[in-house]
Amino acid sequence: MALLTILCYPDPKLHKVAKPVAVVDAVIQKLVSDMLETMYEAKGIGLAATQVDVHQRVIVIDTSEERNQPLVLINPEITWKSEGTHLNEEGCLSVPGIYDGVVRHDAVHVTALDETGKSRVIEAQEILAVCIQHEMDHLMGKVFVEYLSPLKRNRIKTKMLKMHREDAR
Ligand code: GNR
Ligand code: NI
Repeated sequence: MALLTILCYPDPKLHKVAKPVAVVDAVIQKLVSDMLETMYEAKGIGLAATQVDVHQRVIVIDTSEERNQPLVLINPEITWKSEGTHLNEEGCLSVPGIYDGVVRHDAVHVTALDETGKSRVIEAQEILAVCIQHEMDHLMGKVFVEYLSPLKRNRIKTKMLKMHREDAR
């Protein structure tokens, strides 16, 4: 196991579009295990491979209170979205300290491969549905702040760049 470095907005690498995984082999399994360790250590409920600078369609999620129900989604595809939507307060490990409202579908159905390469169907609602939509955006190179107004986004960008400058000192 190894901890991976999480990219921070506005790193341009966060906008790369991930490619489908060709085979779920030992290299992908190692990535999944490192991503889970990184997500738990960072106290996140999800992590997309894009955030650790791996541009393949891999997501890990755990929305359980006990942090003992890892969910691995490889090559996820949304097969159904509810008509209903909801405004949810979101945060992101790549935009630390920033929380704001994003509109998401209330429920989604997703097909994906698990860490053994087996295909599965997930019917998600509530926080799991929000998290899946947030993570699938990452795989498309989209960060949640891009849903906010240009004014808010620019303020966040400036704040993040200032934080990173201070880190470097
Ligand atoms: O840890 C996370 N919490 C969260 C809260 C509301 C909506 C989405 C998320 S995902 C985030 C982890 C993360 O950045 N995943 O990409
Ligand atoms: Ni995120």
